[in-house]
Amino acid sequence: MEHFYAEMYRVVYEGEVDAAGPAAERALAAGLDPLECVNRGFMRALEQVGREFGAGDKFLPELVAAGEAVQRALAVLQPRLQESGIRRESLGLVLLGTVEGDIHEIGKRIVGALLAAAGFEVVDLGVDVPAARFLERARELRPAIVGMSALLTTTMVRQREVIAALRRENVPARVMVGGAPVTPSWAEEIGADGYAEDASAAVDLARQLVGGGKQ
Ligand code: B12
Repeated sequence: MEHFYAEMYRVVYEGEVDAAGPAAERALAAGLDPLECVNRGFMRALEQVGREFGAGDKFLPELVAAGEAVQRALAVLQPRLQESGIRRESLGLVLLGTVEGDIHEIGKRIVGALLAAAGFEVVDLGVDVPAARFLERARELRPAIVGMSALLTTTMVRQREVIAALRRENVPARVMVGGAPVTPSWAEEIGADGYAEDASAAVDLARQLVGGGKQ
């Protein structure tokens, strides 16, 4: 098993975009769990590339290639992540998006896939989503939960804008926030109903939010 994880790590770390999908396919064919592939294989490499980029040891093209490699792997893994949930009545609609000015989407996609696997209906608005768009879609779709992702310290402030817009317009949805720079105290400060640090915690949180009770 370890050599599959090592291979997943390597293709992302080296930015071998075309090798990422086949690496995911081989791992699934060998019976590996898709979520383990994400967490133990691809994400560890992406985190390492992010650290090295932050330290100035890797550069933007390498960050882009690593991100693209994970996207290719997710294209293979996402349907399997979603299938792993037993179909049942929807637990509620979750409207997900990455806030304006921010194009990071990998974490949001994983959160969306696990929510879908857990039985939520998920509408993903994509990345760089302005507050007005969150509001428009929330009024139209009446989701139980609005989930916002932000990966940059400069864009997390947009989460506050979206919450203010939803509250101002009396949209009854609960709001959950996440993304690497987001913290529980930030979530509290901006009036979100909850924060989750990873996709599994996001599912637990979403279940609590639709069951009632503030975090
Ligand atoms: C991949 C990546 C990119 C890719 C994104 C590709 C894509 N399609 O998504 C690209 C190359 C495009 C990119 C661009 C940039 N990036 Co970048 N990027 C990363 C990197 C390496 C990984 C992010 C990631 O996907 N992580 C993996 C996922 C699984 O983790 P996650 O997103 O945190 O999500 C998990 C949780 O946070 C949570 N979660 C996420 N969303 C949500 C939502 C809800 C509702 C909930 C409940 C939970 C939740 O669950 C997820 C699953 O477990 C990070 C480093 C890092 N450590 O975060 C830098 C990083 C975020 N990037 C950074 C920077 C600076 C940039 C650029 C400004 C670089 C540049 N000079 O152009 C641009 C910004 C572009 C923009 N306007 O958005 C900095 C941010 C610094 C800061 N503090 O603001 C980081 C931290 C790198 C660093 N160390 O400097 N980046």
